[in-house]
Amino acid sequence: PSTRGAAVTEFRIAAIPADGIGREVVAAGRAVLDALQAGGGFSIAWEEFPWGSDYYAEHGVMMPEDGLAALEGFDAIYFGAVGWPTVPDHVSLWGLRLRICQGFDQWANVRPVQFLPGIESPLRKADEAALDWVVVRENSEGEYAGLGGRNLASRGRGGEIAVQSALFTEVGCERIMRFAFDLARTRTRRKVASVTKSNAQQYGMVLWDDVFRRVAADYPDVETERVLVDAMAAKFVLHPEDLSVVVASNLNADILSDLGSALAGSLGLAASANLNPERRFPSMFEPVHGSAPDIAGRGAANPVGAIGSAAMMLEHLGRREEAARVAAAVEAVTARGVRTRDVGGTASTDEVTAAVVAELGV
Ligand code: GGG
Repeated sequence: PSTRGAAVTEFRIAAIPADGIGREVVAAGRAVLDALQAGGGFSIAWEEFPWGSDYYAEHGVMMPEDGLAALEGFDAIYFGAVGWPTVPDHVSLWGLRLRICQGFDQWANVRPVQFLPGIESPLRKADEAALDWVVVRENSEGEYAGLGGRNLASRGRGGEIAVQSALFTEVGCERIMRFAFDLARTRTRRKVASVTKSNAQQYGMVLWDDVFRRVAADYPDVETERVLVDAMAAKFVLHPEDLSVVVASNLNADILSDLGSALAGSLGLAASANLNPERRFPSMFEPVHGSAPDIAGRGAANPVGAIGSAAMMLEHLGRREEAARVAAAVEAVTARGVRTRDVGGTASTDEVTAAVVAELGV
């Protein structure tokens, strides 16, 4: 970023809408940020990259070979969603989203579970307003290490075997846990719950537990608990008021954060940040949801997760006041009942976006 005086005012942001509703919701988030920047105080120079499944159809890859180099100079990446029926899911995911996350060492994936006013939650608790927790997903290794293989020699003869290994390193575990504890210290409830399946997965996840105990000793002011992933899924439903920061491996956190956002009302609400906390590489901001081919192109996508991700990006870029304004505008809009179909409304993606822009009053 370039600076004028102390505050950074000019940002270069790479937009990668990619597939399906990713395109609609990235357009929505950009409209909100463009309205904000028109109000003064900061400016964004956008560059859009047409990568994804259409690009694959033409080039045989989801992004070019030198794609990471092209992104490296940006202050942040604003991403939509990846996945389309014409490309096998593992090819599209590894070819784009994971290539960026892992290539830029975005090892901390922060996924807040936020309960918004005016949006009905299946939890229906009297104290629903107090619910607010965040899933911290280890984003660089674990079950997403990409280690394994299939026995090609036996393919098609009914006896094929496949191996998929999870990789846990002490360095990888420790950094995500310290991140979770530091985050807990910024919250009203200073608590970290660590999630594993270390009774069954007796190597990597026992290492995870050992590191958790050691790191926890450095944070005596933070409450801790260790919970098996199956029990944590039940706890999300039965005792969500007991949650604050939940730290889990790549796969477990992915599943739990989907559950959390469904409990908050819809997957379409969930925002996220893939952070390279050292800031050696750009971080990437995206809604948690996928490309939703079933509703793509109909103007039915919920833009709230993408707009929330734009707010997280502003915060990361040091524009805290503007980030808070975006979050407040979204809350005002949902409270007024301007909602897409997934959360019981009738509004289109554009109508929700326009309402958020109007609420910003710029
Ligand atoms: N915006 C998130 C996204 O595109 N997700 C697609 C997906 O399949 N994600 C699975 C994963 O990253 O674990």
